[in-house]
Amino acid sequence: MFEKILIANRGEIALRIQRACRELGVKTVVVHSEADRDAMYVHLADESVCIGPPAARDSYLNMPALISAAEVTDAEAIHPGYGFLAENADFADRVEKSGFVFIGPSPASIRLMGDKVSAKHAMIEAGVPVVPGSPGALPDDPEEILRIGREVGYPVIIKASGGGGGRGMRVVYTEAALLNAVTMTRAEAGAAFNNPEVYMEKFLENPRHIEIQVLADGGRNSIWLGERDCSMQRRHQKVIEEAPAPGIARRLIERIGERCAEACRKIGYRSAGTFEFLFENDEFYFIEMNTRIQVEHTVTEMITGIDLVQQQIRIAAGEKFLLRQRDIQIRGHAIECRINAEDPFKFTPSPGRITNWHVPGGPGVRMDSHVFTDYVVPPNYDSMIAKLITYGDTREQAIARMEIALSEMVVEGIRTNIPLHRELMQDAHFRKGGTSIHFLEHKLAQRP
Ligand code: MV4
Repeated sequence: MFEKILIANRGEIALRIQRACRELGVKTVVVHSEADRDAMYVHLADESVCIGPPAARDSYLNMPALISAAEVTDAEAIHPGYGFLAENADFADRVEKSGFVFIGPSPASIRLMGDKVSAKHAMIEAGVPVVPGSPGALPDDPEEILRIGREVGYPVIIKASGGGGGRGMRVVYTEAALLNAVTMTRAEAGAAFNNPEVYMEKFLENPRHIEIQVLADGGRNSIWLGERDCSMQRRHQKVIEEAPAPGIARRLIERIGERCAEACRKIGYRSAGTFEFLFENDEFYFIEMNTRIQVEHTVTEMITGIDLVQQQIRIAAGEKFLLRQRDIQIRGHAIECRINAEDPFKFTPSPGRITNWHVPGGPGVRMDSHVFTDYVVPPNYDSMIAKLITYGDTREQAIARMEIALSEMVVEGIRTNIPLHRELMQDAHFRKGGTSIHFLEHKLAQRP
């Protein structure tokens, strides 16, 4: 096992990684910007290094500063968390070339999945079902593009190969609009991702977003750890996640889970990862793979009892990966509410001093947060300040526990989206389960 790990992130995930390190007996170095100097997790760490001013590009995205911090503290490995540099293949490369272990997959795997055309190609090869569409990137010839459009059938969606997570996409409903849409998406993709390559897919009108968690050792051993339903989202920001996905037949999940684990073996994937699918009419369609630990990993931990961050660190340290598929038992139901420092109706950020912070508790309640009374939410970063997770034997019990937990929670001094979560826990469609990716935006549009 490593002696010392550098945590190249902030907020709740920096604390989450630190807790995993403590349990493993690993010393921690936390890097922080000037804005995060007074955070509790910075003081809890064995060592801390200021890496620059508040703006992320000058601190959490500053590769030389991060590598220097690892050098001066004699850390052996770097955990990138999520966001920032977590899926930057060049960073993983520089970490390795500087003699440190990158706690994540190989730079080659990050690169393969970062390019959505190559990711999709790899999945087709590995037998994972994908959304029907263009065979690879779209050609330049307009006649060819029109022919592919007719073959795929309208509506179609044009996506940037360098995009992902909802960036660089355009839905096209008619042939008359196709060529212009391709030109526009190409131009935007060239500017935003320095890669004008685009591809076409059949546009699925009302799918759910279901994802499969995997752990793999880079060789023959790879396992899947159930699914998560992440359909409750607004503007590509997830709001609530849960596991298992309500109402999907276990045999369908098992079939796709096995495909994902097998795909990991085929591409030599190492570390934790997530296969993202759209799910419509009882069919799974691969869209993207995330090569990081995700915000919502917690709900999988609750239903499997497996510490995913600890597993990630153990695999990176080169320990023999001993978990087997038969060791993975799904039990109960877990729900995560992302608590954001934002206006619950207008969604504008609400940074500032938290004058009173009281966390809920009781059976089946987990709070992952770096916040405390008198903590100041900086305006420079993502507005998520906490993840409230509840667990129960059934989905109904997890919801009941979430309602109680939300009612106990006190946050004063800033606005949060807790009222939205309380409203959603009461919503008849949510309570039934299985709402689509458009549900929340439709619901919000109907608010008085
Ligand atoms: C799609 C789609 C419908 N059909 N692809 C958005 C984020 C990126 N990961 C892929 N996205 C979508 N791809 C096809 N062929 C609809 C979306 C989409 C979406 C997907 C997952 C979660 C939320 C979403 C919100 C809007 C659109």
